[in-house]
Amino acid sequence: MASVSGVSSSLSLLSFSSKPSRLSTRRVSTVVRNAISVEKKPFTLEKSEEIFNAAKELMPGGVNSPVRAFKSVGGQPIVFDSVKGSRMWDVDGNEYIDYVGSWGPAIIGHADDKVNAALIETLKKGTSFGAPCLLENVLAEMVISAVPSIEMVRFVNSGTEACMGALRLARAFTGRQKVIKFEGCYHGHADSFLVKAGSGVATLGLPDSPGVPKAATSDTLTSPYNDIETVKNLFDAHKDEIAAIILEPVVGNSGFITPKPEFLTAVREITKQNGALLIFDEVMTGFRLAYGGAQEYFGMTPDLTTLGKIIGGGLPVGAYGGRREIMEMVAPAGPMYQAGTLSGNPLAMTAGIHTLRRLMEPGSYDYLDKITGELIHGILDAGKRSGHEICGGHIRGMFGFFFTNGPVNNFEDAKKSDTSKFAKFHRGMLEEGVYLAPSQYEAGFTSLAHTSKDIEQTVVAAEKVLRRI
Ligand code: HOZ
Repeated sequence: MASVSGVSSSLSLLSFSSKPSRLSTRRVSTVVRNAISVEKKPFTLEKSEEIFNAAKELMPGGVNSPVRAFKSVGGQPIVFDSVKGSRMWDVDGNEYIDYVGSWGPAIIGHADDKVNAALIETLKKGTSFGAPCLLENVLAEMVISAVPSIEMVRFVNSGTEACMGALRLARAFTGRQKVIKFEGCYHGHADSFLVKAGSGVATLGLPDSPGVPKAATSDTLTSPYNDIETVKNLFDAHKDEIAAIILEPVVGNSGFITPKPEFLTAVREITKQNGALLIFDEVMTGFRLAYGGAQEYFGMTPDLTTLGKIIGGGLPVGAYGGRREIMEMVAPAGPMYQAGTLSGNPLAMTAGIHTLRRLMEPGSYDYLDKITGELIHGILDAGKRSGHEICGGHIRGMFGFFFTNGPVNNFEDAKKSDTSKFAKFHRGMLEEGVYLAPSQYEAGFTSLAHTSKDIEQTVVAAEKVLRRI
């Protein structure tokens, strides 16, 4: 019953969200903002509320991925209608400067004209072949020439699938079972990784998930991030049993946490000494910290790398890749099985190719670094001026901050952040037209479409909100 009423009310709501006046409203608002100062329309979320209430009857928690339900920041989740460049518009007509970027993929800005045009051309030829296509070769060559550790790549449909494949491959290649992951790092929702995980698991403060068989996690060992002593102890205690260490080379799923320089060097050495593989989960950092990802940025080459988000340019994609001798174990070249009907589909490949082409243009990463630096320094300075304990940082187009004096080197440190203050800040920023990730435990992302004006406007808004909370 509930679903029937939910569906019909959603259908009736569709008619207003697709009415033609949306475009003209947007055009007018840009012109007006540039030309004269107008009274801001009052911030209301009535339509978001109506749609989200219907959604709760249709989908668990009203969403298809937990963090976006705003549970940890409270208030009404926003239901969006359209995106372009650095901006998003919700169904109530509110406009936001966006620092989520679809959780990372929108690095050249939302709905880029060239990407869209290329997608339309590809679309005319069909959306899925379930068979090889030339576009797969093109994106594979781009990824292989960009990412130092990747000599061969397998495309999948999400970061979760990429990490799942990489772990199976590491186990197949080494003939060992155990894996070390770090507390607060998130490698998707495959059973083996749902141990002390970040992202939505941390955001919702869930214990390790019910439904995951003990057997699936009994070989998952954990250590605090940036803590090489614990890693050494794990290798001592499990000699010749550890297949791999997997880590986010810059953590984005417990907020933004950078590795101590000696930490990455040490994990590289210890894996080599013990015949284990090093897997960099670059689902967030890949093509974001540098064109070659965190491994290029830090000059550190893992054995396997997982990718997602940016390489799909906003369409569902993931990938794992690494040294040829390892990758040749993947079926059908080798015996390790992994497959996918939609893997390498032409639309996703097209969006990825054109997104990477834009990123290759000279100056892209300097620009990301500049605007993201201005943003984070602006927020931190405003926070300090307003008397808050606050710390944070950025690398290129990825940033984060915590309401604590820090330092934040691991998930335990991140948990010292005042999350109720974060929630108030988040709400205040929404009212000022700035969309931040609705969780203290997620990194922020900028794009090539963000302008200095966007940053200025955001910092002014932050100062206003930080003074008030
Ligand atoms: N796990 C994603 C961020 N780390 C959130 C995905 C979403 O809610 O869309």
